Amino acid sequence: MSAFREWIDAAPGARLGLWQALASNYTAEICAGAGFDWLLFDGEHAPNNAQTLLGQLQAVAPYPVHVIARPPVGDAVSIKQYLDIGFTTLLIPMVDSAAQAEAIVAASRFPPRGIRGVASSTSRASRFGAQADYLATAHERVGIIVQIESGAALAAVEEIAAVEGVDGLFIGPADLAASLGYLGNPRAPEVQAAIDRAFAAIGAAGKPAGIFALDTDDARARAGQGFAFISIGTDIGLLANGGRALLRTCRA
Ligand code: 3PY
Ligand code: MG
Repeated sequence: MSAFREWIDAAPGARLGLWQALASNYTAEICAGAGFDWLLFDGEHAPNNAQTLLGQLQAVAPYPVHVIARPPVGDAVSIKQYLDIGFTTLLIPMVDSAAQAEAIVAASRFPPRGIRGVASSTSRASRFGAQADYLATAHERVGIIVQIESGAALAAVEEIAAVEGVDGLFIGPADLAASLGYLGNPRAPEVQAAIDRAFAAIGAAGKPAGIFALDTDDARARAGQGFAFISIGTDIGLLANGGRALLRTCRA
């Protein structure tokens, strides 16, 4: 079973996570120590590359936190690099069809199960060759979560959720809103209805659903609705909001 599914299935209730967009080892370590259930390291919109992600991954390694990384795109090259440096659970943005989801799963498995390029003794994932069974067993631990964040994905969500090797589905409200014609307004009733429809389809497929909450009230509501993993904020938000609040307090 994937490490992701094992972590989700270990207990009922929502896992609360924090988005990492500062691209910093130091702040990642602070956030890991704060006790979040999971951290998302963002390679899609944050200024990250394999080198910066590696440092953050090493910084949080001592902490009991589930680590998820988002490559900029779900292509075979990005997926292989992210897995090689030691990420086990990947969140793939912009997945619009079952065929795309199948290709993503294939990119995360070595032949004959898929097409992932082979590095063993030179990859951190195999502990530089010390894990002798890595090539034979890596597929068992890898977790693939795909993002549902467009009108096309919404139309195909049942088929995407049914793809073997897709371990979870995560709704991206910002892109979903934009795709449906409500750029910057994920609270629009039409977007909220789309989220509910996707959530129902994911649940019907027996897969865990995740979402990026819009604020703490939304996070609580999504937890009550049955979302299994919820992003409740970002490292940038904590710093920016904390800084503004501190200034407000001291200037009052
Ligand atoms: C989105 O909202 O579009 C995301 O990708 C993450 O929340
Ligand atoms: Mg998005």
